[in-house]
Amino acid sequence: MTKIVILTGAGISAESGLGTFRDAGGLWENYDLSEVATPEGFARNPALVHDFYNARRKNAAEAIPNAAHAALARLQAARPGEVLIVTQKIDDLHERAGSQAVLHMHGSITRARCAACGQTWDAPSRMRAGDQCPSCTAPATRPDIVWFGEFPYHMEAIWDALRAADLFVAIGTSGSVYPAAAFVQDAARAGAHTLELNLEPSETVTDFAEARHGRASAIVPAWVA
Ligand code: BV8
Repeated sequence: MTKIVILTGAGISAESGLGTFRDAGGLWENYDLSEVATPEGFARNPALVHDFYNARRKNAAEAIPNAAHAALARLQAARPGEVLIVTQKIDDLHERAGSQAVLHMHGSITRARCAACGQTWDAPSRMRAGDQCPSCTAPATRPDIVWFGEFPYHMEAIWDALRAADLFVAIGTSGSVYPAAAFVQDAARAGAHTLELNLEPSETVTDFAEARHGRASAIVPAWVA
């Protein structure tokens, strides 16, 4: 029975060398979100979108989980079945640190999806516009990523877990993307204690009962200990 729901964002992988979105020098400073993270952008220029995610897939594969990922894996091991990680991240650093119960609400960089038949499979290191779906052979493959305007994965399971949680912790997220940014309110309404662990106050810091600020690799192990 889930007792603790942990939401992670780009900040948890920052110290593994993977860029965040809205910090100085972040991804959205160098790319127009509407061109690389929307279905309309993909329809207009699939090659640009594949280049964007091919580069991030390479970076994610070369990245190493940091002390924050390891601390959360230790917490899950110490409390089997009680700790659910809901991540906005598309890298697999939580899994590579040993976490099992991880829901990727915005999809996974390691997976590909067919826009025609919906089949998903392990993505090759480089995807190209026009690649054929291994199942229906349509030239309609895309990264298995939830873009803006698309419905996030696992929403029913996430809302169920938030309703049952005693504790909701948000780690390394600016609280600027919905519906993830509203999870703190969903959890508080259900009576959970809420805690923000972030480098700096997020856009939703006032929704939390408690907040600790600092680098994830320091504050997450300290909180888990
Ligand atoms: C949807 C793709 C319908 C993967 C991403 C109200 C309700 C519902 C929807 C909306 C709404 N208002 C607007 C919307 C629409 C939209 C939205 O939220 N727009 C925003 C811009 C306003 N949402 C959607 O379209 C979503 N779908 O709404 O469906 C629906 C409606 C109701 C209920 C259910 C469904 C789909 C959103 C998904 C979009 N896909 N990415 C990828 O390319 O990676 S979003 C993208 O932003 C990433 O997933 C990223 O993780 C996410 C959030 O960003 P953060 O993770 O927070 O990263 P950011 O850089 O912003 O912040 C980093 C933080 O880390 C900072 O605070 C920093 O201080 C901290 N930090 C940095 N270093 C460290 C650190 N912390 C600790 N230690 C460090 N070292």
